[in-house]
Amino acid sequence: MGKFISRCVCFLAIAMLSLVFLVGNSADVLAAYEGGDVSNGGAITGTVKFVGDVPAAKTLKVDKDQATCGHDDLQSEALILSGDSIQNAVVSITNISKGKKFGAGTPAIDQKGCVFRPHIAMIPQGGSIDLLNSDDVMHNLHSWSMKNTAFNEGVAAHGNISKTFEFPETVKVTCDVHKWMTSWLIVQENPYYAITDASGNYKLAGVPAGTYTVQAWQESLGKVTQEVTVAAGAEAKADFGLEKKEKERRKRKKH
Ligand SMILES: [Cu+2]
Repeated sequence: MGKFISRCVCFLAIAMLSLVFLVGNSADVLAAYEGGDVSNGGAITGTVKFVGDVPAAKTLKVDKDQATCGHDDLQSEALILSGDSIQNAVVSITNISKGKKFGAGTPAIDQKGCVFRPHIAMIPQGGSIDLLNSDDVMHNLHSWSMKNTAFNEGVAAHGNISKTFEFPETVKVTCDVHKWMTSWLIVQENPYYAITDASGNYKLAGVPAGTYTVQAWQESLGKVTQEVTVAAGAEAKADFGLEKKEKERRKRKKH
């Protein structure tokens, strides 16, 4: 009897703990980003620049399916610089729970001429992306995700697949058939996200007044953050500098 009671107590304790866990998780879900109308929103603008000695552009050898992919080397998109301005850096607010709505439409990345276009795409958390193949050759989509379910699938010539992403994450996608092909999917929990242009400029618009953590991330250089305060209807300025990671610098010194 004593054993039975202790088993019951044990079972009850586990059940209660599970309940606490579930309620805790649903509280997280409730605290998810809330999109709506923003009246008198402000903006955050600025530039992302490279700090240090500007490295030479790297090229990628195209050595397969050249009838479709071309014979010329491609410029690597791992770091696109114009002077010290960084193109394709992703600037985002990391701690906003309420603000404007996500844009409509499903994002897409195409594999065209054996290059992913665009190089970077944003997916709202819980949303899908269309992954297309406009080429006459087979490509493959290999996602290097940790939080979202990873995939590694062939996409037939002129075929397409769709994938859904449940968790905020920055996901590298490569093609195992053509090793020079790389793209990035940014799964965002909020729509405050911009990709820098060729001059390193970005703009986050429709931001409710408040103080936020703003992050600049670049695939080869990593990320930096800063606190930015936005006043209603006003434009706040935030410039970022990114430098080569310590590991990269050490590696360069060795050679
Ligand atoms: Cu490919």
